[in-house]
Order: sequence, then C-alpha cells, then structure tokens
Amino acid sequence: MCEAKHESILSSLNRDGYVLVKKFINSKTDLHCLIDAANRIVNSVCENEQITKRMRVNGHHKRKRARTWGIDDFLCDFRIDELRLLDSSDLLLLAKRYFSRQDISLGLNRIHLQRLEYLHKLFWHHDADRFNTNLVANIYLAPEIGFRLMRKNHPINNETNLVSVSRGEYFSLLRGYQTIEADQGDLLLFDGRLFHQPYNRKKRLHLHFVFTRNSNLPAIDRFSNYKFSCEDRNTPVTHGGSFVLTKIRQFVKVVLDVVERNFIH
Ligand SMILES: O=C(O)CCC(=O)C(=O)O
Ligand SMILES: [Fe+2]
Repeated sequence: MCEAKHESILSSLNRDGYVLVKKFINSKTDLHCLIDAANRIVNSVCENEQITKRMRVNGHHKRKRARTWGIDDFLCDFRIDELRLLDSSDLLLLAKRYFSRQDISLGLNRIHLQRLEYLHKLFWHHDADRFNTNLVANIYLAPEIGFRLMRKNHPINNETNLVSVSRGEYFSLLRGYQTIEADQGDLLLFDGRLFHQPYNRKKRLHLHFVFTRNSNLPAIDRFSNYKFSCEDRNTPVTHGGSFVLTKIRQFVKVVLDVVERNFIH
C-alpha cells in the first residue's frame, strides 16, 4: 500500500478513532483464498457440533448451528501461503505506525461468523481502558452491516469503564453511534477504547485481530480463554460451559471494580 494511503488511514484513525478502508483486499484471488481458508476452518472446528474451548458460543440460540459466533486462534490453522497473504497486508505496519512504536504484536486473532440469519447483538463495551492500547482490525470476507461504535470525540468513551454484562444493559438505548456498512474485502480499524456494540442480522464472516504492545499480551482479552494452549482449546467443553464461565468472569470483574472504586482508598 502506498505511503499516501497509509497517511490518510492514520489521519482518519487519529481523528475519529476508527476508519473503514474500502477494498483493503483488492485482488479477487487473495480475497477468495482468505474466504476458502476461513470456511475451511469454520467447517472443521464446527464439524461435529461439539463445543470446544476455541469456540465462542451464544447461549440463547437454541439451534446448534447458530450458536458459534467466533473461533479463536484461527491462524493456527492457516497454511503458509495464507499466512503470507496476511503478512503482506500491511496491518502490523499500520498498527506500529498508529502506536508510534515498534514493540507491537498481534495478540488475539479470531474468525467471527454467523451461518444463519438472526440478530447477533452483544453488549456495549470497550476492548481497552485507555486510547492507544489496543488497535482492533476486522477484514470482512462477506458483506456486513450493523456493527456500532462511538466516534472518538463522543463523551461516553471517557465516561464508561470496561463494561460488563449487567452494566451493558443500561446502554441499549444509546444514540449517536456510527453503523458500519462493510463490503467484502473492506477493513475496519478502530481503537479498542471506543465504545462499541457487535450487532448484525445476516450471515457474516470476518477476520478479527487485536494489535497491542508486547507488554500487554497476556492481558489482551481479559474475558477470553487466552491462557489455554491451542491443543487444550480444541477439547470439548460441556454444554454451554465456556459461555457460562465467561459470564461468571465478567460478573466477578464487575464486583471487583465496584469494590475497588468504592471501598479501597
Ligand atoms: O463482532 C463480535 O461478535 C464481537 C466483537 C467484539 O467486540 C469483541 O470481541 O470484543
Ligand atoms: Fe469488542
């Protein structure tokens, strides 16, 4: 990607906290290679409908095929030619330039998917508690409409802490958000500090990455099963287990936050 394009992406990102880069994956061949790779992984991970620790599932969707909305560490299953394709996509370079630092790495990598049409709506939340800590990138492999976020200058970005399940409910009536309308091949970059809400109604498939400072890596996603090894994460969990565990962790975090703010001086 040329220097002028990089500059314009970075300047939007610095101004608004997010940018939608149209046709980031411009070549049809590259796009199809990524789509095939993502579908291959989705099919193999979801093949026997058994939930593993790598899968993010939604508890309230009864139809099993609809439950999985994320697959962690998809890069483990990428072939070398597919990895090269991402390597050459300039994403890490953009992240380093955004942070103005060299010690930036890819932390979380996940495929987000939806194989049936229904409402996928998670809670409003931040992925980071300060600006310039996490840069989130989505590469869309299918058209997707609905992801919501607040521009950088929206006051709510500064007034809310990392939001949990219960507190998230209060934000369902928020106004003034941007709705992302992405086509195949587009890239969304946003600062993890922006308040955002995953929201879509149709099928979806995108690659999701979080870039961060090396020193933040173990803490990159407090609510994920990050500490498990790839092998361990492929083992099945009991019905809805990881979902329930996530909720409990989130709940404990809220309680600790409240105690810390009110009782510890
Ligand atoms: O798009 C999704 O389903 C989840 C994305 C997100 O906000 C997150 O994982 O923090
Ligand atoms: Fe998020």
